[in-house]
Amino acid sequence: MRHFNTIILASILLADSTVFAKSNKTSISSKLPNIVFIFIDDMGYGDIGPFGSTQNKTPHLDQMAKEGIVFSNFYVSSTASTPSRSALLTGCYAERVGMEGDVVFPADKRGLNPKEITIAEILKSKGYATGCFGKWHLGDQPEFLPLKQGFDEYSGIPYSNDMWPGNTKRNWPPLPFMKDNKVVAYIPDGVNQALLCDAVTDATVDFIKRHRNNPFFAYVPHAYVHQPRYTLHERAEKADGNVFRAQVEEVDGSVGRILATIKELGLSENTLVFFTSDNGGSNGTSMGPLRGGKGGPEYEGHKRVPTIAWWPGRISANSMTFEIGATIDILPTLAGIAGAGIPDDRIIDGYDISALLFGRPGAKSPHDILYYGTGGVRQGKWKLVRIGDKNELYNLETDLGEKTDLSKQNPEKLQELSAQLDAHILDLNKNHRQAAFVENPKPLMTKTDNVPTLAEYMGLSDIETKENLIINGRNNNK
Ligand SMILES: [Ca+2]
Repeated sequence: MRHFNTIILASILLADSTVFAKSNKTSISSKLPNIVFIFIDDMGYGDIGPFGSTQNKTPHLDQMAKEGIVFSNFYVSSTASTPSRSALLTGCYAERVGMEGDVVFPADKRGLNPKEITIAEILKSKGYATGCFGKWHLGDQPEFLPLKQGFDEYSGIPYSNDMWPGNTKRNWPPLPFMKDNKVVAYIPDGVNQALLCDAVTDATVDFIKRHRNNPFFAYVPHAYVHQPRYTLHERAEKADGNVFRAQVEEVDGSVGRILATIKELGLSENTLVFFTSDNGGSNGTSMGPLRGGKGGPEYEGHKRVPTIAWWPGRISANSMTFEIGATIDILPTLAGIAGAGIPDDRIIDGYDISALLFGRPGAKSPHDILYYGTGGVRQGKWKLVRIGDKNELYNLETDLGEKTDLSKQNPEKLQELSAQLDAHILDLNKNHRQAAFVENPKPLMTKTDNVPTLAEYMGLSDIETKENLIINGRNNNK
């Protein structure tokens, strides 16, 4: 087990830009573009208008898609928050960086190793202001919080919103809301849960306004639409009493506020905004035409997520790509856009997909092969799903819903993909970096005395009235 002092020292040394490859020669505008990356929790492939939802009203996302590009084949690398976030921020499969498997819990010993180089660290090396707003979930110990992973500032909850005393399955500590490294408020009830989307959006908009004159990177991992789900009564009413729908519509409103802020500040033509989800949808969500969802076998609904990118003037309006992209590509792509290069002292699994993003004619996905954790692999139209010792084979071109297993009809392709997956697993075992661990983890919060609720912190202290305005509940649509 590593001692955390060693980890901290190593992270300082590795923050030195010497470990980055030489900047690539792509011409970039004289002013580096701002970047906003919005990462929704547990939203399914079919939950928003541009991906076919007719239930949820998402006018801002519809508009974003009209002004930008839709990625119809965009994947996360893991099914749960912690591994998925690890993959996004490091450009590596979660198994590569020791963050596969279970999520981290309050006062967990494990966290994303500070020796990993995150997107925030790369962009910071180019002078970006970096902020994280929302659910972190890469370790809640002081050694692992966002300010130790390249972010200048942070507001949000350190792990999932279901790890709280309202969930009686375990004896959870109070759920804190943090500003930078400090607990500034807590979330005692559904009233306060229902303010999480607003709190994250407020912090993001404030950050964008403060950094309008220098390049900024806002990473916005919303706590919504993860269960438990709560919303304000008026918002539930607008959504016909469907709490899940109301939450999706709040997320849409959040995107609207962020884009409106960028437009009002005159930053549209110098700001790249991404919207996607951290894994397949959980209960009550829609995967549209895809099979599966969060957890379970590696069917498409598990890891293919609704993704839109927006950058007026650089990304063609109303465009779409069917080429494969993935969250592991975000680090190399943003590094390229910022002229930063990527770390050259370690394996990075993702690729620069700016050719797809900017719609270069004939652009093809660099993913000849894409792995779904250690349980699936895709090559072009062919998809292998491994369940225990059994392999299934699907043709996604003719069978997007993965209904007809073609393993018996096409044993050669099955064998080929199975061998590829075996080789990938061997490589992950051989070329594997470690998560970091601390010796004596402690909860961030044990008592709530003298700590304001999130509502009080936000200046919405009329809690009793607010409580009456709440519909408390898991989605009632299932
Ligand atoms: Ca999630």
